[in-house]
Amino acid sequence: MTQSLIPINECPIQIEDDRTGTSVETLKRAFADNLFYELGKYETIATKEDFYMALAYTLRDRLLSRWLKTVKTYEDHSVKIVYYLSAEFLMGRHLGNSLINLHLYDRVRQAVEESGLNLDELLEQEPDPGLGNGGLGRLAACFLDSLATLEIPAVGYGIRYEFGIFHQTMQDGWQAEIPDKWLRFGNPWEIPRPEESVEVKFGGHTEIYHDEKGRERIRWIPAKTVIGIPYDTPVPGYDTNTVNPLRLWKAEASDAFNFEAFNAGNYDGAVADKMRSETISKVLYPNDNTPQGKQLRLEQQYFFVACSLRDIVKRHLRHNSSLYNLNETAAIQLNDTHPAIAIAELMRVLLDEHGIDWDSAWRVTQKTFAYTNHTLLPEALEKWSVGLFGYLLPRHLEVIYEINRRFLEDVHRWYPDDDSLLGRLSLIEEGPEKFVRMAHLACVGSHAINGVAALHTDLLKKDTLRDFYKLWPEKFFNKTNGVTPRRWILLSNPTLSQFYSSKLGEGWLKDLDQLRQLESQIDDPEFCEQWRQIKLYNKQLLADYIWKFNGVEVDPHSIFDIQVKRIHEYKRQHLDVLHIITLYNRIKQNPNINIYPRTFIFGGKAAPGYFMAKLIIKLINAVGEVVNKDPDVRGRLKVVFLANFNASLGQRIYPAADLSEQISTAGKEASGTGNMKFAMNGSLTIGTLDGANIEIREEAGFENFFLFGLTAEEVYALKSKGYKPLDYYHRNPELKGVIDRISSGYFSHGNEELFKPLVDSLMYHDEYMLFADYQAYIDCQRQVSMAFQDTQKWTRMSILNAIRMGKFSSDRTIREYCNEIWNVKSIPVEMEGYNPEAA
Ligand code: Z16
Repeated sequence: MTQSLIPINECPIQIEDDRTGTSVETLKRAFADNLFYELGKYETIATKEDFYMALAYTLRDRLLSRWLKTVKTYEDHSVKIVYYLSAEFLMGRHLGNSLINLHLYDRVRQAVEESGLNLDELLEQEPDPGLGNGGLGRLAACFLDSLATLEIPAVGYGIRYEFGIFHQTMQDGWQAEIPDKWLRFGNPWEIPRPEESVEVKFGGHTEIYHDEKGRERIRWIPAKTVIGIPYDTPVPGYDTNTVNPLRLWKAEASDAFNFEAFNAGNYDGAVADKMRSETISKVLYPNDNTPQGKQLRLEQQYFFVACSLRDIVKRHLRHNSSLYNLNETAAIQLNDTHPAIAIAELMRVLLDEHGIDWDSAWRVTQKTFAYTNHTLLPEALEKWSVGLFGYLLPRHLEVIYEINRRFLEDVHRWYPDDDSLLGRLSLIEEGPEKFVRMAHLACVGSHAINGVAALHTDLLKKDTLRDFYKLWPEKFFNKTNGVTPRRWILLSNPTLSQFYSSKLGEGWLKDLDQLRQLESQIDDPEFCEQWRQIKLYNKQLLADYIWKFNGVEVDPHSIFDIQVKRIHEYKRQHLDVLHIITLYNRIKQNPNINIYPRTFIFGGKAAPGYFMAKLIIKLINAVGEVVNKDPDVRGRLKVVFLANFNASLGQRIYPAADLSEQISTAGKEASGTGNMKFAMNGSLTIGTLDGANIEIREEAGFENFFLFGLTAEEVYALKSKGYKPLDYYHRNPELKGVIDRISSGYFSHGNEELFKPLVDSLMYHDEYMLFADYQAYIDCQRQVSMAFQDTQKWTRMSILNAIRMGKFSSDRTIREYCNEIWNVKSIPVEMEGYNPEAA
């Protein structure tokens, strides 16, 4: 008989355990206990951060029981696991989300209040974990939520950046960047697992040798070793016991390497090398949709890929005697090309470390990997100089050349007469400098390739990846993006959520299509009035925030017209500005003109090296400064730039929007996901036929969407016949008036130079065709203003948008990936006793 640590059966009474119990009394006791034992504080000396931390530990305790049971369940079943490899995970705050997913929100609120504290205040203490730039990183986070909710065995793999996306502040209307020290007070959500550390090698050379069977083999003699230490963060599903790990790797110097340097007396060298190793996971590259091509970035990519594959292979070999069937236990998804080096790394492991023959290794590799493309912008497709690649990863470069040789041989056999095809398909871009094309590597090494919205996938097939589509049409899939309704409706918009649940129960949170049942109530004036009240209340909350942080007074009855997303020319924040100045000019010409009040709200970060994006931010602020205080405007127009747009700020903004600006040049935005978050919260969209806008319009109904602008095909046709933006300027007096107003220095204290680069780029290039779409946009905005004044019509449109967005739950997206790409099934985690609903 084994003696159990706690002789629980001898206890005369059953008490609720402080680490798992969920009654208000237990939660209060656990909260106080964590404050004392984890933080070393008692109530009267504790800060708000301490209270937040104590509460975080209280939630983490309740996640751990489920987490360990999940691990055990997966071990017992030796199930197929989804591995989501992503250089970015933009998780957003954990505390509110775990309260939601564990169904503990109300009871913890009560426990906190009875402890004399305010839950909202504690929630605000958590630093927003911003280990991503924008859409791609946030998509990865929504996917993890849906995977756990659907009870799919899954692990997210990435990098534990010490500094996430920079903190944005405004200085004189310009963006200034501050380092994001998100780990300063420690991170209660992660558990380091140093015992599962792995070694990663870099540099050196390769050599041929003969193995014990006399076969010719290749080995890599690396120049240096770095250690990867895993840090696990629990990812709970909504209303399930499933808790999957997000495993992020931190880079540390290898002790062995340092010993040698120390022993040789080279202390400075040892320290310098330690620093260099640890630099690998220091900082997230702040570029969205424009890669930088820096050596450190390639080191980051290989670092986390090598660590993750080592982990995956180790887990597989616990239940299997070889790697020939890896694809039966692992589905590895490549989130863009950032982790595409995994294809060469798995080949290297199979060939060099496990002695598997090329054909078998290649078969397993292709069956294991799948690749998601997120962009059509040619400049955003990653390529690495062959020189750099060979210096850092000499063996991988050899493997890639061999993959390419065999691939091009096949292509030549299939299409013997098409010589230019070989050059277009090659994994290597030829020229004065050679480059490895990462998207090509991802395509040949995967069994599935997907775009992230219907139009995007079509354009991949027709354009960006058309030669691959011609070879392997069966490899191509569309997987339209989605977002999790738990964070983006329930957590962000509690008032609307209560309204829904009072009508429908809570089933809509796992089956968003259920919201369509509310269509039967659309003619009920009481229902519509409540809808308006909820929106007004959310707008008032945002107005309070704007007053607090920007010192600008905005009217919650005005149209809240919002564009929040990364600043990029293709997203055309400056087209929005052209509209603002158009209205302003109309007012200046006739101050008594009838203009419905609007509040223009912007938010978004610019990549620090992206000059034009930073100038657009400055322009928004400069226009705001003039417009907001011009007495002629009489408060009818307000322009606000909210600093440091991130997941937490998004949670405040989406519920308060009337109008969602989705105005990218058609054919440029792969999907967009902010568009979905706005619509789900009852905003109407003004948008182009781009990305997922097209599908949002189809779901909402054409009559409930403000469409304008050229189609992707028209953009293409106009470009081909020769686009001359200057013609639009000369032919459209209102457009001319707007541009001239900027050029005159009116928004820059008379400085005519300040915005010249922006104006010139529009007048003489206008890559993203703002001038071509200008008039259509202005006309469409007039329709918006008219529609808003018909309150009943607007309310109806708003309701239909929100309740018809079921398709854009990431649960739907993940189900499609599971069935069509990963071939994985749910494995429910059974637990006794810890059902919080029953407690
Ligand atoms: C990114 O966020 C996206 C694409 C890309 O190549 C790189 C980054 Cl960091 C975005 C797309 O721009 C956006 O349209 C899409 O919705 C999102 O990825 C998720 O798929």
